[in-house]
Amino acid sequence: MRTSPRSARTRSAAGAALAATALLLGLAAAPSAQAETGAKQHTRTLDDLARQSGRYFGSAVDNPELADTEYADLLGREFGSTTPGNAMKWYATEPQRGVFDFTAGDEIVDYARANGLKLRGHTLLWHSQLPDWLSSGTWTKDELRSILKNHITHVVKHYRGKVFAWDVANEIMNEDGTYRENIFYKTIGPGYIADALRWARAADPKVKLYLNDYNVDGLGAKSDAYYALIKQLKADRVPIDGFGLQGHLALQYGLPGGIKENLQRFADLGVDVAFTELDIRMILPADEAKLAQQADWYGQVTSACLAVKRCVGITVWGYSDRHSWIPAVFEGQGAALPWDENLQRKPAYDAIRAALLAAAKKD
Ligand code: 9MR
Repeated sequence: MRTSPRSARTRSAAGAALAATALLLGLAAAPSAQAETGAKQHTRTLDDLARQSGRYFGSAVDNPELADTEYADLLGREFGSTTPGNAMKWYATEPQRGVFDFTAGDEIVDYARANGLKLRGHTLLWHSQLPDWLSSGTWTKDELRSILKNHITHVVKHYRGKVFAWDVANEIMNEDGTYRENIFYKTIGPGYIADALRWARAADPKVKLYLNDYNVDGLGAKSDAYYALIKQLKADRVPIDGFGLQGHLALQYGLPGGIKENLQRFADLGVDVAFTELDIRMILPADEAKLAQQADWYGQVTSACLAVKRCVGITVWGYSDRHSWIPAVFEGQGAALPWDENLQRKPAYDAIRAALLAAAKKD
């Protein structure tokens, strides 16, 4: 049976109390395995610290990773939220037209429940990882609207009360701020975005509805386009609750400028903001200087979120270099996460913790 984070926390609090008693009695506390390896044991997790300011600290998880119990257990202890890496995407949830399969998604729901984690739903609509029947079909506007409505309605209803937020539409803009010409745009026109949001709201009146993308972390043409879109959606009274900044950063491209200002301008439109898929990759091999720069960036991104009231949380896209999408996609790059392949904390972990502590005030 998996230990719930609550009981793990209670146990570590009890352990700390015992250690304090031992000290009072002048007894030497037995060194823990962590102490022997020199790593400092913290009683409060990243999520504990984030919760001090009403936020969450999360990590994505993909179904095959659940079999890595060491990895899954640490995720369950350290984090307060999770996002399925793939399990709730269209190819997984509606592999044949009108035939829904929630097996993989439900597995993540069960894991989240067993570990006391909140769950972000990802994603109802994307140009990638669509089932073949959908992407290779030819559809009229009415047919595709009805397919999209049926998909959103079924998936959102199934996960009602189980996810607190949905990435309703993922990666719908190009770098220059024009609409991405995905199948929905080409067949339905830009109105598919408002449609999707309205159908999601109808299926679950309480879940937070997000738009989500990469390369929108700082100020620029792409984030400007989302700013204009969300402003318009608000003016049209289309339900929109949040903007997700994926945060897939790379040391070699520099830290995007104006992250805090960008978060704040969306917050000022009346939506929540969150980092939803944060990772900071580098050209391998990693060395001390790169890891220090990475740590600095993780700290800066965390602080930027903490400086904006409506920045509700941060999710890393996996927390350890043991399981990461990057090496398979960007050859020769990686080491993007705050824990290494052996699940040891990297300087990035310390920087995130320091930023959270500065906001939470005390440990
Ligand atoms: O982490 C996901 C990986 O396992 C998949 O192979 C990949 C397919 O494109 O998608 C990854 O997650 C993506 C996310 O859904 C949307 N933003 C970019 C993420 C990294 O590619």
